[in-house]
Amino acid sequence: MGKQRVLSGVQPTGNYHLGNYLGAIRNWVEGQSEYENYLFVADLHAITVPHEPKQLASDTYTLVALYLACGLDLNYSTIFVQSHVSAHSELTWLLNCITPLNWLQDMIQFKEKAVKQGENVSAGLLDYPVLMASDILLYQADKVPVGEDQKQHLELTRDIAARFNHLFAQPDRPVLKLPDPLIRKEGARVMSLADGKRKMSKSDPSDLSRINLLDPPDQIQYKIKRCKTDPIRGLTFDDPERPECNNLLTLYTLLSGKTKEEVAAECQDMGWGQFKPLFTETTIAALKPIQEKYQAITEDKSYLESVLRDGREKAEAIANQTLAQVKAALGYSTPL
Ligand code: AQP
Repeated sequence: MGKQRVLSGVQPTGNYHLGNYLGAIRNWVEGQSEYENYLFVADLHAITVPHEPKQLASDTYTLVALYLACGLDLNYSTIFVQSHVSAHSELTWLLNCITPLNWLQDMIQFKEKAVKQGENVSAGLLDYPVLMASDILLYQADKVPVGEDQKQHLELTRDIAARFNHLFAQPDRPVLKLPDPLIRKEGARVMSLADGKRKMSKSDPSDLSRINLLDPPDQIQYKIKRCKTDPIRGLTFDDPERPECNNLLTLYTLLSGKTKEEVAAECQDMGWGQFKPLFTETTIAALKPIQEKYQAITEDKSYLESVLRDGREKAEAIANQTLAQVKAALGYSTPL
């Protein structure tokens, strides 16, 4: 039996941070040899909220270079840009027409993001989960790494696939594969440096709330110096009254490669004045190899272009096949 296929992506909305790395990209890298990986830059998703056209292409290239700098290996992973494979948009339209509107209106993430945007909320934001379903179903993915916030969307993907198969496929010959979630051992949820109860996020207006993967050492030092802490001496994990403390210790654990027990013992008698320089040094050291590799990769634009050309070809070979099967099942004629 061949390897199982995994699909995942990050939106090219700039400010790639430790949450994107520890919660997503590093996990892909660690598990990559076990699976056949299709990893994309989700640039169609990026315009479901207001975006800056001048930034979109350069943010896309930055993200591809970061994927490679973080350790994605082209022997195991196909890297491509979502908008380069037109089947994503086309399947979205076809699946839109079999997805009940109320399924989309029930999505928690839509409700949360729509509230923030008021009257400017786009139909694209409502439709985001159908695009996500298309991303996954086009590649007949076996597994999709999902965090808590995306679980509901993966459920919806399964519902859409099951509905399509039920309506348009032979009972013994489903057209679309139902994907399963890929649950990692310890889902790292990285919280904001400014508020330990909010997740670290690209769209937070304050750059001091996150450590970006490409922040230079002096900026990392400044951000950690300024980050929110508490007045208590002795640092502990898992105290609900001390979310910032738990977050910073978790980050230190993940970046140092030490175990939680080791860090708990090391930091139990520390004050912030002692911990912060240690955490700063560890963060800078962990990001240094990524930043160096990133510099080398971006110096050779033709290399990045060739990665994306190959990626697109490999992705299209699978995506177009699924799209053709879907269209045939729906009764479309083939172009002459
Ligand atoms: N704080 C986080 N902790 C752990 N994982 C995180 N991810 C994002 N933030 C954290 C994971 O990164 C991947 C890419 O996410 P995305 O680009 O699709 O958008 P997102 O989840 O909405 O990420 P952001 O940074 O919070 O972006 P904005 O601010 O634009 O909404 C996903 O696997 C995600 O779980």
